[in-house]
Amino acid sequence: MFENLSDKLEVVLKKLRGAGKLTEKNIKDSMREIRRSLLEADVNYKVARDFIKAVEQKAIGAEVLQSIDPGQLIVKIVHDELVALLGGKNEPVAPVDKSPTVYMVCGLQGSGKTTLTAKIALSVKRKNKKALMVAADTYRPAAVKQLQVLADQIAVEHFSLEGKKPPEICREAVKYAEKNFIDLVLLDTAGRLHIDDELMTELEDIKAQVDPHELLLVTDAMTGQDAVKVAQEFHGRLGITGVVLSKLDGDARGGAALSIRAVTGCPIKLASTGEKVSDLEPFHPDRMASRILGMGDIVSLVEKAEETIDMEQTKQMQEKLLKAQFNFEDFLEQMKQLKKMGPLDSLLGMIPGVGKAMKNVRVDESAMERMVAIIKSMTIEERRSPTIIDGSRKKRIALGSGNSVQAVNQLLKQFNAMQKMFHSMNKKKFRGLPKGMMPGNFGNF
Ligand SMILES: Nc1nc2c(ncn2[C@@H]2O[C@H](COP(=O)(O)OP(=O)(O)O)[C@@H](O)[C@H]2O)c(=O)[nH]1
Ligand SMILES: [Mg+2]
Repeated sequence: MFENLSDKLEVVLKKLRGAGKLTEKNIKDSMREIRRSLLEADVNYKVARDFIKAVEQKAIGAEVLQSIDPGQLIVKIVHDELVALLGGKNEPVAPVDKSPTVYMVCGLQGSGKTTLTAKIALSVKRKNKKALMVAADTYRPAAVKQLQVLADQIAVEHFSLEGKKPPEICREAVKYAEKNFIDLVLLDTAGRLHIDDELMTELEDIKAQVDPHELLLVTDAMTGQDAVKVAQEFHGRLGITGVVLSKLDGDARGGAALSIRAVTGCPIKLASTGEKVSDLEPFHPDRMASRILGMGDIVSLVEKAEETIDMEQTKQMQEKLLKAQFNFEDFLEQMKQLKKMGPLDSLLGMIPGVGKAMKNVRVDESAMERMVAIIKSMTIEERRSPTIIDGSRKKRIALGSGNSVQAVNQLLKQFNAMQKMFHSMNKKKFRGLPKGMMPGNFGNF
């Protein structure tokens, strides 16, 4: 997502930086190019026009200030306007503090409603609260089953009533939740391929019956301007309280994400970034803007790490690293923690600078699996003191893990280099890795 737009903006802004001095002409030229990039990214034309106007005005005003680094200043202006376009600051979903709190989830078929319901349920469960997933999509039998499977997978309670209409199911679900000390009721409503009156009437009915604290509309970012239209219509009929952008992990051009807030006036509250139940993030306009401008998103990365990684263990690991006592057993543990955070390439994209550099590189997860296999074929003694691994041990490890001796050698060499690196860092009195960050750079694995 946003890769094309990021690339194009980077070229324009670089040119401007090279120019040294901002003039009305080079500002105007750049604005024309930025406008074109936005339109190519499928941003709504009115949104693009207003955006450019705002940036241009600020840039021309800035010219008077004779700023020392005009290019940087423009980057800052574009960044700030992007943040404003995306809604300014993060707007959280309604707090789960009623007994029960109710979120109603709606959207077109296939937009990601059921998946989102499970994602929210899981995040609530992680905060030690009880969620209830309600199957209010009764038109497709498979839909109820899908919700039940997802709920079972994350061990969250689900609710369905055969032969009843969705508004009644929802009302009954809330009653059930009241009696059973459920903290959050998630109503997974039906979708259609297109907006139709019957569906809207049903959703209005559900809304009237349960009066939800949050009415979330899930929009598929991959569908471009259609997503914006859908949002306008849902908002017009139902008065949604928040938008969830789903499939932000896809390679759509990003225009929908950039236009939806401006066109509907509805805050984007959550971002759904993958098929896995853990792929959900609060939507932060400033972080998204930084990502679009290729500035990375270190804050989200750190938060993700803090959420999934055992902090105590990470601290111990850092200490070991600094004392260069890190061994293959620790390494295995790190791999396990990393895996919990999700696919590596999506994580790498959040690191400033890395996103760009890694753009065409897919992280070779199978290479990681291979490393883990090699380490697992080592004895505990070998893992703790890799220096004892001689020729015959290498052969045994290679055979045991189904790899070549060369692969074993490579791993040992890289491990060695890493230890040396940390050893020298330690000598330079290097103290403290960024909070929550993964220690180590495992060469080109
Ligand atoms: N890549 C990706 N796929 C998603 C995401 N959210 C949902 N999906 C997939 O989109 C499809 C439709 O999702 P589903 O939740 O069943 O949509 P619903 O019809 O609105 O309930 C499923 O195959 C999901 O796995 C997302 O954020 N990223
Ligand atoms: Mg569904």
